[in-house]
Amino acid sequence: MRLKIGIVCYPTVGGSGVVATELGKLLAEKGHEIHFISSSMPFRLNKVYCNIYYHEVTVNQYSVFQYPPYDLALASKIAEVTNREKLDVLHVHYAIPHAVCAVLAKQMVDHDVKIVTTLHGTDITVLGYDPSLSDMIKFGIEQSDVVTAVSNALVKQTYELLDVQKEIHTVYNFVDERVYRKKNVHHLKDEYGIGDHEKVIIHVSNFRKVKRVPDVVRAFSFVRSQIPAKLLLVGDGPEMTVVCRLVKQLGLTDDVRCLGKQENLEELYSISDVKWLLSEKESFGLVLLEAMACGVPCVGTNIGGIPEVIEDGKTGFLCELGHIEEVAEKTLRMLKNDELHTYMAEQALKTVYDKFHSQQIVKQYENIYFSLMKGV
Ligand code: GMT
Repeated sequence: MRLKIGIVCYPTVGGSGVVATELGKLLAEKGHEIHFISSSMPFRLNKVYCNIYYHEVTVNQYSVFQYPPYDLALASKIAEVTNREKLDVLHVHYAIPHAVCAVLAKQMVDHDVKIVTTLHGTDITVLGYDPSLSDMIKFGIEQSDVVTAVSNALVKQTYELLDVQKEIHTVYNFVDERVYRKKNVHHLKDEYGIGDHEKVIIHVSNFRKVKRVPDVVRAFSFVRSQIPAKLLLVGDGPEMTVVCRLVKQLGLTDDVRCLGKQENLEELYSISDVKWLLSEKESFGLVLLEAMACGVPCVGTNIGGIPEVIEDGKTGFLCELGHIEEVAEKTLRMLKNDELHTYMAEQALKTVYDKFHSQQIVKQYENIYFSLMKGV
């Protein structure tokens, strides 16, 4: 059965937008018709897909409005596209505002469209604590036909925080293994001024406070005092200034490369020996999976969904939040022992294929859509 699926997501570089667009592409490859509805183009297609469409949400600025009514414009666009294209399913990523806008749009269309909402984290772990929004998030979840979350931890947290009366299914994130794989780009080490004898640690994020990037820099300082190493900081965001200042303060300027936002991350992972994600909140940690798919073991904090991605002692190590010395000590254990590093790199790759394979995850979403079509 070929379905017409509307995908609503934030077009930003964040993990939720990446997962939503990769899902759309893989569903299109399976023959479904995909309609992205977003405020700007959420992806770069590497080829022409005759069955992928993009519908842009535009908000007009009228002087009578103090704030441009983006959510209403989105709901209106969802309704327009759903009606015209006769969409079967709306798959919205994030409860706020997307699920709520889809619920509103559903009431404006003349056929029965099903709503699948995927929770990615920030909508629950941050907004869920805001009393002015929590009832609205709960409403969006409960009015959806099916709700998924990207980890068991996020399912648990949603129940605890919002007391929702709705079954929430875990569907893990995935990466496109055809893109995320080890590449032969050894020359990049040279180009970044990294010696062959030096180990490379990589951190990728949007440098928000929750990512605890200063912890990354401090832990690197320990590692650097023990072995020759370089730290690649990839991404940009509000904490960047603080982080750059700390790098200078700790005398690490020669050994830290601040690369800013980058495309083709698989090339940077391919020259890295270990990946760090030391966040205080993380519902999944898509960047971990990206690294693992390139054969890079990870060290992460024992919070949220991270323990569902990193298997402690097998595909990397888990550390307690803020325990910088533990991060350094466990990383050194891996970097000083080639046999252990090779074992963890192999296990990381195996985990991506066994537990998070894109085809397996896309099938899970497809089965959800098909189950909703029964009886329509
Ligand atoms: O982590 C962010 O700041 C971005 C955020 C997003 O909306 O893309 O990421 C969330 O969704 C990702 C995809 O499901 C997850 O991998 C991230 O763990 C999650 N971030 C948080 O929970 C903080």
